[in-house]
Parts: sequence; C-alpha cells; structure tokens
Amino acid sequence: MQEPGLNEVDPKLAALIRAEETREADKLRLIASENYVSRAVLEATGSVLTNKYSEGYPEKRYYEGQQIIDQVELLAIERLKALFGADHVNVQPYSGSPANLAVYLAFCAAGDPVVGLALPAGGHLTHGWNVSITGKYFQSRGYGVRKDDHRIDFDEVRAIVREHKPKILWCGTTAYPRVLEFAKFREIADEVGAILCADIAHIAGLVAGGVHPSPIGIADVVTSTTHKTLRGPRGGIIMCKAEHAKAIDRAVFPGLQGGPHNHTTAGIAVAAKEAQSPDFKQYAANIVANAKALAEALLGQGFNLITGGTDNHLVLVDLTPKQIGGKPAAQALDRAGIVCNYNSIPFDPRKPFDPSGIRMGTAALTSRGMGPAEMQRLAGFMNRVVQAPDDGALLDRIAAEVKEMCSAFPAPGLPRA
Ligand code: DSN
Repeated sequence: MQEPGLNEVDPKLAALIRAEETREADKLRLIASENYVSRAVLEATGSVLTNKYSEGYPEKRYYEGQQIIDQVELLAIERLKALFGADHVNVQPYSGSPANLAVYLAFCAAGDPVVGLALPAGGHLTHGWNVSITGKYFQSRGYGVRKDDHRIDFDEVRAIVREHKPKILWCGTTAYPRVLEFAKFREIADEVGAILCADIAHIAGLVAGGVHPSPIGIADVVTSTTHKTLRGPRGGIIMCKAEHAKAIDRAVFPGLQGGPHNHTTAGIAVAAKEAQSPDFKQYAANIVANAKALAEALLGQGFNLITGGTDNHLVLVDLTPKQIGGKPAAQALDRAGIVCNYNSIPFDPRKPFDPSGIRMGTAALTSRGMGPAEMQRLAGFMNRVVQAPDDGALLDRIAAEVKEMCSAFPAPGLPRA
C-alpha cells in the first residue's frame, strides 16, 4: 500500500500550502528580501537530506553515515567558491543572523567594541543595533547616512571608528538603494586594525551576477543569506580569507550551532549552480533594470525616493508627499495585491511601527520575467492605492487587475494553473 501523502495525513496544512501558492501566484511580491526559488531548488530542499545529522565538517564528522552528505556539502562549498571567488566558504549557518553571530564569536569577546550601520539608516539588527543580542553583548556604535543625500556618511564612519576602535566594522544593509563602496570601508577598518565584515545578504545575487562590486578580496569576511537576490533556499553562508577559515568554522560549529540542515545545503548547492549560468547574469542585470524602471515610474507618479533612485534591487519610498504613513499604505497595497513592507526612512520623524516609508525590491517580479512595462503599470497601481487607501472597492478592482497581470508571468517553482 502506498504511504499516504500530505493531503491525506494533514489536509489542513496541505490546504494552507495550496493557499500560499495561490497568494504567491496572484500577487506582486515586492518584499526586497524575498524571491521565488526554482522547482529544482524546491526539490532539493524538500528531500530526504532532512533526515541526516552531520555535526562537524566533511570528513571530520561526529556521526557515521556521511558518505552522501559530505559530497553534498562539498558540492555547495566548491560551487560557491567558484561563484564568488572566495578562499573559504562555510555553508552551515542556519540563516543570516546566525552567520553574523558566528562572526562575532570568531573575532570578539563579550563587551568588545563593534561598529555597524544603524538600523534606522538601513542597517541590520545584527550589526549591533541595541535591541539585538549584538547590541546588548557588545559595545556597539552605529554610523548613519548624510542628511542631504542619504548616502553613507564616510566622514562619520571614520570618526566613529577612530574613536571607538571596533574589533569588527560591518558594512551591509537591508534598506539602502545604492552601491556599497567596500574599498572605502577597508581603508577605514585598516586605520584601527578592525576585521571588515561585509554582509551582502540583500545583494548576493547582484554580486554573483556581476552587477554590484564584490567585497571578496577586500573584506576579511563576507556573510550572506541565500534566499534573497541569490534565489536559494532560506539559509546563510560565510565566506572568508584563508587565514580566517579555522576561526569561522569553529565559531559556526561547535561554537554556535549543532548539525547543519543538509536539505538546505543541497538547495544552496543547486542555487549556486543556477547562479553560475549566463542566464543568471542576465537575471541579475534585469533585477537592477527593473528597480531603476520602477524608481523612474514612481518619480513620475509624484512619489519621493530616498537618494532619488536606486543602483540595486531596492527602492525606499518616502510617502510624506502622498500624505499617508508607511503602515496604512502597505496594508492598502496588500489588499490591492501589491505586497511590500512599511519601513523607516533616514531621520524618520515617525515611529518604527508606522514610519514614513515603504521598501520594495524587484527580485521576485524579475524571477517571473516581468520587465519595465510591468514596473510602469505597478507604479500606476500604487499611485491609485495611496490616493484612496480606504476605498475597499477600488483596492479590490486593482487586486483583480494585478491578478490578471500576474497570470501572464507564471512564477518559478509554483504549480501552473
Ligand atoms: N528580514 C530581512 C529583510 O527583510 O531585509 C533582513 O534580515
């Protein structure tokens, strides 16, 4: 007798998955940290590799039965080394935050000084922000962006680093639409002998595709998630110079984690293979072209953009001229089939739970094959929504238009209707 599948064992959960598939098919997904993985990545991630424990590293494990798992992990490592040109890659971090915690463990003791981009200026919690363990267990100082153009303020970075003498200087962002100048950070880190760590979680796919400069060879350590522009499963990686390989590996295991999630490692290996293809280079270029097209179209609809535009996958919209807060705008947009997140803008006069901005990224729409014409339509939808966020009938009409537009661009990994 055939073993029962999910529909039979747990129809409730199966229905929830089907409903999420429908949501992902019918809506314009603009959360800048999300994407659609390929069917191949999904298959590897949903495989029997989830059954195996493998604490340790290839050929140095604590349990037997690693004949296959060692090969899976080595495949992921070798592909990522080739893709990014890194000396050493650790593929075991469960995601981006654990990857960053491992960097602290590798180079710092509790209470050591660290410096990163402040959260309200576009940094990540784990770059030392006060509510994170990284702000509580380390002496953290944050740098920001300039008031006039909202670009990273390197005078401030230098002044804070000279005064605070961090063990780690973080460069990396979650809501910054411009190119990161890794060499400038390197120069500043060298003034005080700091480890320079680049967190490229948002832009990893752009770096891999050659449309954003790479920090490899400049930063001592590079961390990333694998599921944003890189289009892999939810996971984390750490890349570093050979001299730091041991410290990083020991920090991940046994310092911070137990057994790696081998099904995720397999999905990462597949994504790294996909990212080596010429198609992926084109994909990365298209992500940026779409973000620029969206930025232009939004400016044309009277939206205000932080820094005036974008160099990467992301636009950060200041809604102040539209006289609506980020949260009501994001909620109305969601009802209209346009999914983004409300976000603080630099020097935001409003509170983080209802800030002045929304953040949008083009990686997922680009994975569906959408282009500049769809970005133009999207900006038009958005303008109609923010002008009448309480008009439920209008929002429903726009949602229907969005659904119709989406139906022409089937998403990778989702069952076809
Ligand atoms: N949550 C991710 C993002 O949305 O940018 C960062 O961890």
